[in-house]
Amino acid sequence: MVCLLKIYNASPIKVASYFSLRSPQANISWASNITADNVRRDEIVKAMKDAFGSYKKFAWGLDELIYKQGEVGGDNNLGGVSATLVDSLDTLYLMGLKEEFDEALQYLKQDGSSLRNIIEGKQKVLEQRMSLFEFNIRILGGLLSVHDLTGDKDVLMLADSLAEIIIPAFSTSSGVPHGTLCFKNGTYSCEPSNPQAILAEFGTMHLEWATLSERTKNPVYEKYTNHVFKIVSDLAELKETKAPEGLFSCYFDVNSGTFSNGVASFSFYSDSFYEYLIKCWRSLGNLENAERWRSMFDDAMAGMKTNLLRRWKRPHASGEVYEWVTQWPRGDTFDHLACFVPGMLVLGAAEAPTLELAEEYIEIAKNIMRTCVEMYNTPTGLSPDSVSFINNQMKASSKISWQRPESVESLFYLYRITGDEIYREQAWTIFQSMKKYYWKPDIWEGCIDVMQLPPTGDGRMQSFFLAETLKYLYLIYSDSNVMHLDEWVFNTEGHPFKISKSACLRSSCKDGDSRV
Ligand code: DMJ
Repeated sequence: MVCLLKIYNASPIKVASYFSLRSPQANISWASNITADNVRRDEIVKAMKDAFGSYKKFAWGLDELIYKQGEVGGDNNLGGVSATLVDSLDTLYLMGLKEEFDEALQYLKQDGSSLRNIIEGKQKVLEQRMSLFEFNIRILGGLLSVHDLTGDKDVLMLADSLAEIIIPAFSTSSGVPHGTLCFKNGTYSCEPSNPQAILAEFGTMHLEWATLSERTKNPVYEKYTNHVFKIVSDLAELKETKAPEGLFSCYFDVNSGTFSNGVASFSFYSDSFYEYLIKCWRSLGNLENAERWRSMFDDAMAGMKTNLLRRWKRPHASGEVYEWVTQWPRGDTFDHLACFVPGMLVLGAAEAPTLELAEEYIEIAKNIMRTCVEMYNTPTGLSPDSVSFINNQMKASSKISWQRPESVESLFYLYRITGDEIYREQAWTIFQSMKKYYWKPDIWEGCIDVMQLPPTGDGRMQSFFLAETLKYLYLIYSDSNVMHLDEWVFNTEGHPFKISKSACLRSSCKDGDSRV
């Protein structure tokens, strides 16, 4: 039924002649008439080629490319897992950069690569500890997406072996994992330290672990993350989330199995937990308790609307609404990180329980998107990492630009659902500023102060710049059938997995509906 053309190298992966998907409840469909903008798309490919080329030249096999004391080099700041290399693989593949893709994949598979060393117990580097969350979204996510795009079984085996060694992270009294990973001689060896786990960390695993279970036919992985979901879902039913209804505190005590006091937000420490409620519901076949995932998502959106959504009036705005998301119990900043919310709302709208709800989600998505785009209205044309609103004035509160993807990610989703050219234009303006101020000879680096001209570089090329920022930009200028959003789900690091749940399971189908 669904025709997947893998036109490897010659052109990027395409889902050809896809029938128009339409939710019977929400009656919202993806724009189907988007054609590629080859000129702009090729410019993004060139950016990726330059970025990966520099990584290859100066930091091959290490986590990230950095610039320090006048020299470009590499850094193992993420535990020595070749983070940029793994994070880049699917972007290279999608962009048709075959030579780079093949070389990187070959490196990963060979004896002595960082991942092989971890599996074989030869790499001591994880004694220095790394984040379970980053490992999951970047490394496991990156490997799973390569498997789904190419069918490469070796890559799946790598993911399988890595996940197997980190299972002991779930050995806490509650079964909610610790946030830290460390290994000695190929064995998990972390001493339980801080009992406080972070919602965005333990709550952003099920998409990867359920996908791994499905692909390997080994149910063990998803048992762990299903258990985590059950705990969170039960506490939500009992209204023991230490936050207003639908929302959750960002801290959880892994010993007592209860939420601890903390901030509720759609930013640091919470963000992707909410994103995975809708992504798991839309994407995973055999999702246990599927309707609960959907209802928790809708409850969270209602909680956001009641408690966190704020309006501001941009001077000289022509009647358009601008919204942003604050924190509970108090807060006055909006982080760039929360600019993923419009994209998440678009996914929520695609098959919302009612048309009214779908329209409301799209409306809020557009309103928040306007604020995110406005954040780029700075001397450099780059967004600060966070802003605050005082007397209707948006003011940068953290002026650094980390090369974050969230705004272009949401522009991608809004463009795919509305087909409104404004989103392509806005993304292009953002990319022009990135090109002007991030790209130095040999490195795309972030900048320390977006208000200062010329900006000073921050000396780091983030691996998510290649995994997400450039990937979403590329997809914005691709046609609407490339990585169709009813065929692929992007994990929170921008790694695409093949959707295994049929549209008819996600929303009720009428007799004769041809969507399965
Ligand atoms: C990325 O690693 C992921 O998008 C994550 O979910 C949040 N932060 C960064 C980029 O800002």
